[in-house]
Amino acid sequence: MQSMQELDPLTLAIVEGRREQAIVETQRWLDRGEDPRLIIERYLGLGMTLVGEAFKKNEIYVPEMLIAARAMKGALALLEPRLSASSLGKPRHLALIGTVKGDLHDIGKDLVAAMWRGAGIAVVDLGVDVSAESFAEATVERRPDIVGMSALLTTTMRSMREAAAAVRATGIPVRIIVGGAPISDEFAADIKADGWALDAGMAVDVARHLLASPAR
Ligand code: B1M
Repeated sequence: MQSMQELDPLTLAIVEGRREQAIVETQRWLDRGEDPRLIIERYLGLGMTLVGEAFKKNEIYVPEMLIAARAMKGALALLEPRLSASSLGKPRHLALIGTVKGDLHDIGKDLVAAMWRGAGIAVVDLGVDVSAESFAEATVERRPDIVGMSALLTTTMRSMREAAAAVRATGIPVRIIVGGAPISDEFAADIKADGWALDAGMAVDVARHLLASPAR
């Protein structure tokens, strides 16, 4: 793992799974006037990325990882209301977001949802293990501008393909944005998504870019 001395205390608190400390350090950044979006992008995102890498290398195991996720979510809960307050007026756009069927990973999805809210987009979170039918039904019911799909497993990329097809089959013009570790630009194009993002920051740029022109 990256040298611990170099990490911001907030990132370190997340990596070490210290929830109370993560909340204190988040408050400290807010008191210093830091933009909540930057706090998420720089410190929360980095913390969970480092945890993910350590897990991959078998340096930590599932319990440590879940404790880190809890610390990250504690910090995010403090930031979310401020994100909505910092965007201008009432949101003009609506996004649905969910992790696809068979997939229970929600940390990346939650970060994307938080960043979209911060960018002034209202977000309805459909949760995890969302079937293609549920994505389609929610699209018909809510008429969103964006449907966001997250997948973290190579085995659930197939669910993403099915979900994208089901949303398109509703005939409702909507921008589909996809992401998650195994998802690439090429895969996104292949399943006829409109956009792909590598991380939560890029998900905001992609959403803004797509919202500037009509949905297909
Ligand atoms: Co799982 N898991 N996991 N896991 N897990 C991975 C994904 C894995 C790569 C670990 C490994 O190295 N082997 C591996 C997948 C291998 C593969 O398919 N290629 C894996 C596996 C195998 C599994 C299980 C099958 C393990 C088992 O039970 N044998 C199991 C599956 C459960 C299921 O889903 N059905 C499982 C379970 C779990 C936990 C429950 C323990 C936990 C999830 C907890 C939770 O989410 N609440 C977990 C975790 C935490 C991970 C790792 C370690 C970290 C994922 C994470 O949260 N990263 C992960 C290894 C890794 O990625 N290094 C791993 C931090 C997060 C900020 O990044 O989610 O990538 P990420 O999101 C980013 C971007 O991807 C992007 O922006 C986010 C923010 O920057 N992004 C989007 C994500 N969604 C987006 C959507 C967008 C745009 C961008 O638009 C809508």
